Amino acid sequence: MNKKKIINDPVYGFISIPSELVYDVISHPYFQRLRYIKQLGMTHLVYPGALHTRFHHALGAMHLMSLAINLLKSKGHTITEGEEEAAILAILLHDIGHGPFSHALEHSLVTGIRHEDISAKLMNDLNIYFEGKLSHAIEIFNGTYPKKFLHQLISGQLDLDRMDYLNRDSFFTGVSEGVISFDRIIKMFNVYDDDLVIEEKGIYSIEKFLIARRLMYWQVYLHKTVISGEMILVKLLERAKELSAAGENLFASPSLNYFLKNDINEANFFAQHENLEHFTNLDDQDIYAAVKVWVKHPDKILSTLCKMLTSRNLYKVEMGNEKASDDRVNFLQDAAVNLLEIKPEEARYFVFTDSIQNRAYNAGVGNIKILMKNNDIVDIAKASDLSNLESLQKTVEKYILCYPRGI
Ligand code: DTP
Repeated sequence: MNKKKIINDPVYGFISIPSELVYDVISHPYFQRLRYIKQLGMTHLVYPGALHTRFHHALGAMHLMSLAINLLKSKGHTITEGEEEAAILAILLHDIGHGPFSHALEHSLVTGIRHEDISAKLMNDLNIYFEGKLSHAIEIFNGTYPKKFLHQLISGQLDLDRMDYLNRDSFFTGVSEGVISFDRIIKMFNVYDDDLVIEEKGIYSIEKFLIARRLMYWQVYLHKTVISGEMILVKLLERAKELSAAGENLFASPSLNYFLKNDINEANFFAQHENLEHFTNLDDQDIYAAVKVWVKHPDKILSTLCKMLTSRNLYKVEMGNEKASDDRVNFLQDAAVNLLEIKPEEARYFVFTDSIQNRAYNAGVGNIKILMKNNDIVDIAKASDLSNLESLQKTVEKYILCYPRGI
């Protein structure tokens, strides 16, 4: 069977699968699961086109890795065929540890574990399955492989992961502020002292990239209605877990039921293989099928939250620079008790505060290095004459207050 296939990607056109091993990894059920995990959680409630998945993104990032490696080779850097395949596998698998609805439920089903740590564990498991053929890919992913620029292409302030998701998320949402010149940026890549650097001519494309990412965070990923949809999902799972812990047998797929019934957290997740087995069975469909059934559940909190989601009657969200006062939260909780005819202690499912943060550029970790014409290496924040690039390093925090419509 010919495994060197091409796949038609709506963003880049034809993407080549470069080797049989890459084909076999893509075919593995762990990877195929990504077809059913939306890249942007509940964002489609605001931008209806945003139904693309982690599967699309992983293939797109793989394609950019091929372009970047060919470019670096054309500039005289030695990258062996084995290293090229390993780097491609590493980026292909970088998000394999995402669970249902990606970031939206990252801390709900399993508390306290980052998807990157689950990716690392699943890559190790796959390495056993593929008889050690992923060892170099794992070293590149973990940053322990000697050519550290290969790791920087996967994880840094200007990595191919970010380049693909900005391109792809702006394509599928239709938000043009996220469009970046990915091909120009890749052409400006170089390696200096084993570090990934950008040639000075590329400064303007990098400025655009950093600003595009900032705009996508505030306009799409942290849009208040997206947050509203995601918070309903979080709260209804919290309620489902509470009911399950109290002995209620909720409709759920076996693997979802496992996470509802057991308290799986950072202390015990990796201790039992069963946890990972159930995790790799889950995707968006398990959650949404349950939500559709729970709409009719006799528990009023659970059914109300599920109805709010399925009928898109989302929380009203106020977002601002100041935290809501206790008085205002208490007032809204009392109003929710009257509106929904619930008990005062149940109001926390419907009225609550939270905060969100974003930092557009972090000059500390995996910073963007510009190779100046005189061979100096300068951080982008210093190399750019745009004074607001310095301010992109500030963490912006916003406070949110959620409550039901109709109050
Ligand atoms: P970054 O590189 O921005 O720090 P990451 O967590 O390293 O992000 P991921 O690919 O896991 O990389 O996440 C980025 C993708 O997820 C991108 O498509 C935007 C989306 N995203 C990030 N945060 C949220 C959120 N809170 N809600 C919905 N989508 C999100």
